[in-house]
Amino acid sequence: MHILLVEPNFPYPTKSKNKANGVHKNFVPIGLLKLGNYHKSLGDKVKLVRGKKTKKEIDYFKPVKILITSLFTYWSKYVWDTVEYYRKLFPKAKIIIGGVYVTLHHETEEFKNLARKYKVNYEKGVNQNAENFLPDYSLIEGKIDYHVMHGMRGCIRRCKFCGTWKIEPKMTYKNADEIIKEIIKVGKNRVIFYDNNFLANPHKKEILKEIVNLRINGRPVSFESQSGFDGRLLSAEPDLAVMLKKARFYNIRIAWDNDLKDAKLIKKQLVHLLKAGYPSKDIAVFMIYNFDTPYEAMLKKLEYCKKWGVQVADCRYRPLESASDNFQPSMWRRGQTEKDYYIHTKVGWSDTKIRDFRKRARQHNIEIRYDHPYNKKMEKWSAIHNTFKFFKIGRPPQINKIENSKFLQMRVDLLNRLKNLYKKNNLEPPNLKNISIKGINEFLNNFIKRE
Ligand code: B12
Ligand code: SF4
Repeated sequence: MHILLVEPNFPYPTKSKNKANGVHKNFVPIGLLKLGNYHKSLGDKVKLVRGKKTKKEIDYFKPVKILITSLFTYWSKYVWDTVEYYRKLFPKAKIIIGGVYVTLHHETEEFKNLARKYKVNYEKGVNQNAENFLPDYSLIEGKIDYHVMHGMRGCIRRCKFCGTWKIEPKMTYKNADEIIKEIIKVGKNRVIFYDNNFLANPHKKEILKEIVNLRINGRPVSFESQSGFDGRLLSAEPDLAVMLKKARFYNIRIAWDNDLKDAKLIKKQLVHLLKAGYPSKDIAVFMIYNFDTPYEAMLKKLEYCKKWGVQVADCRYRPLESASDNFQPSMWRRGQTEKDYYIHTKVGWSDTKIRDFRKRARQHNIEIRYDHPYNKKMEKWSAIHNTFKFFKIGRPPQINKIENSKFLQMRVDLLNRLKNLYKKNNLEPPNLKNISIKGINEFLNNFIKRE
């Protein structure tokens, strides 16, 4: 059977301005990659695409089944656009949708109506067949140098704003042996856990001990937990912090979702991490805002984080029921209203306060990263640094040097234009690392000529 796997053209963030410790990255349609592997094992022919592709673009592949994934509920429009498109392109194919949005919204009237309209089937939650398979990274164009995996599913907590325990109602855990076998089989030196609560795994200590000495291709493996760590569990067993450090977990994040009363607890959790050897500036604290803690108290939370020297991963609350979110960061002058996106007015949040908090969190992170009071030039340099990182060409010269050189300004401008073009078209960025200055100039000039 021919099966087409489709990831809608989700608007993955193009700016990294708002990120702390690289939170907004590492997007791979992991569910589809596992489903693809499962179907291949059944002898099916499988193809993965992103967004709406013409018949020619998919080499006249004739799918009998089309599997479309979904992610954040407020990105539902991208799912239905994709469904509509493929329904027209392949009127006879069986279309199935699944993933986070589908699981959280399948009972709403809007969902049911659209599913009827486009004649699609849906499947909620985790797909047990796919779970027995590893993601097939060969389905993706370009190199994915990390492995996304789950060490556990579900969560022991029931936070009011969170959907994980609805998406993964059953708690399941992998033990050290299963985890080691999986990593060795995939053979990558970077592993990202998508676990909701890594430390809630009863096998955690055994896992952390075992992965310390793990070598892939003769090199150690580094780890990250995308959703951070449960600080309360860390405080209950402080030796875990040392174990995480030894096991090469980086981009460490804990959450401070409740109000100011928890400041002491959070500090204690941070101290465990500092004692384990994590520099404070490399630690980030997730903070939900536009939620039950009012703006004024959120500012105080920021002040605490400044005192502690840690970054903030600011998370704007969007209700799980939201099927859309049109918040535009660029609309700070004109502002937006509750018609555009969810504003938690109940405790006094407003568009102005939301934008102000975001801005302060961003400036806070720049200060922490560069260990210097914030000024506009640092932000400018930080943005240029991100562009340089995009092309893998290291650190840019100092901002004063750039500002005094027409040549450097022109180069930054060209690189920015090129970066936007690559991002807009979802193209894999070119690696300019080993190209000489002359080579980079040629590359940029050719690009401009083509433009
Ligand atoms: C990893 C993660 C992230 C990562 C990356 C996500 C990614 N995929 O690239 C990052 C860090 C970027 C992230 C960011 C945010 N996240 Co997040 N994230 C998650 C997490 C932990 C996993 C999501 C995921 O990718 N799962 C991988 C899935 C798709 O793979 P899988 O589970 O193996 O797939 C199985 C099934 O889903 C199914 N399946 C999947 N597709 C299909 C298709 C078909 C046809 C079928 C049959 C089956 C099927 O089968 C698969 C195999 O078993 C979830 C929580 C959760 N447990 O789901 C929250 C979650 C999705 N995030 C959430 C939120 C709120 C956010 C933020 C908004 C936080 C914030 N305020 O800043 C940001 C949003 C950033 C943005 N750009 O808008 C919410 C979403 C709420 C909502 N309204 O949708 C969740 C649910 C957590 C929560 N707190 O409730 N997130
Ligand atoms: S601890 Fe995290 S994953 Fe678990 S319910 Fe709370 S917010 Fe969700």
